[in-house]
Amino acid sequence: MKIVSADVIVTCPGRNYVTLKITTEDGITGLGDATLNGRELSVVSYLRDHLCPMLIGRDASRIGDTWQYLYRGAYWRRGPVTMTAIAAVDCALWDIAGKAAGMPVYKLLGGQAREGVTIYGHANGQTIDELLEDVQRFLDQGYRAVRVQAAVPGLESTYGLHGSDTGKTYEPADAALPTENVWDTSAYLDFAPKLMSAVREQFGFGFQLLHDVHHRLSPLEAAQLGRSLEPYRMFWIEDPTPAEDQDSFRLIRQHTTTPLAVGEVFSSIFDCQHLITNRLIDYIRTSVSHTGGITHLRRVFDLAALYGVRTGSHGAGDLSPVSFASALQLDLTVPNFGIQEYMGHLEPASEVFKTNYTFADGYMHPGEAPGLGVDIDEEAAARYPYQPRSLPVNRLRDGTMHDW
Ligand code: CS2
Ligand code: MG
Repeated sequence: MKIVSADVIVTCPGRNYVTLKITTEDGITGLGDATLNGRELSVVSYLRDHLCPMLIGRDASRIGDTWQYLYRGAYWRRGPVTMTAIAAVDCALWDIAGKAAGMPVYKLLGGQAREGVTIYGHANGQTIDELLEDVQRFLDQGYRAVRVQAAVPGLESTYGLHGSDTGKTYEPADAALPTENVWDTSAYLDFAPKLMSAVREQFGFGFQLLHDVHHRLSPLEAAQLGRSLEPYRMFWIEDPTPAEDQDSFRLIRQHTTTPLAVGEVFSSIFDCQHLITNRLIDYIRTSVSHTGGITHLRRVFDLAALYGVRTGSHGAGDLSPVSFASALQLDLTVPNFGIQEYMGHLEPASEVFKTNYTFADGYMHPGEAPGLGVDIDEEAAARYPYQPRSLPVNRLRDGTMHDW
């Protein structure tokens, strides 16, 4: 099963996606997502200029060895660009392995450990009333878990509401230069418990409630938030504080029983190791396409299982359907599965990516198609050329740069 070509497809059906397509001598193709939101072309170059030429002639079935070859072979270790590129190769090789065996990838990973993958959707609103309507929309569809974000009164824009970061709307005006937002921690800390209280008051406790803090608080502020949300029994608060200083999570933990989820900006098991082995988090949220692919994420999940940490993979709309399908294949098999994020994709993405995953009753299933179960229509992809885009940045009221 020699690899004869490795091509990179860049397309923007609503938002930018980078896809690696590997082809073997017998004509089997495999896909891997190589999208790194706002920094897409760096991974395109890493693949086209460095990894693709190394893949030609290699045996596509040697997935683990290829991973080690690319990881150790670079000499330079880890980092989001490297690990996203390696992830794309890895997922594409799993796709090929599945197709060669005539099986969905989850069967090669040991088979399904549950009937379906519990997913959470993103409800949001400019006001609490608008948010409540959105939550209702998810509950009506059968969702068992909903993430809620609403505009913080007094702030002009709040994370998770509109713009290209939500995946829900398409704003052609988004340019290469980042939008600048203003952040006010005390307005947020005041508002968050009111928001959760309104949600529980209206809908009760019959579904899981999640919230993303998006790295904006100090550890002590995060502890205050966690404590103030305890009456609303959150499934988790996500990224309450930036995770470079990992020991700071100990402080949050000492003050609150609200569960913590972290990891969407991590790129390797080494970024997760301290938080997991010290039991400083409850859910590990690394994504399959930014953390070295199925091969590496499986190791992260196994490490997490030893310490009672469950999985909660990142599934934002800036990860392509290929990434989402890869996540579902793995989610279905791991013993310590927690939940899977599902933001969905903008409408034009369905012209480019043909998927097999299904949703029923709050659960998703990757389907029975051999491999990952996603195809790409390259003609459709060509109709949506790359558009330079950036993630927003945040400043405090006095202009100081803050975490977005
Ligand atoms: C987010 C993402 O889904 C999430 O939890 O934090 O929307 C994140 O902002 C984007 O993936 C960044 O590219
Ligand atoms: Mg997040």
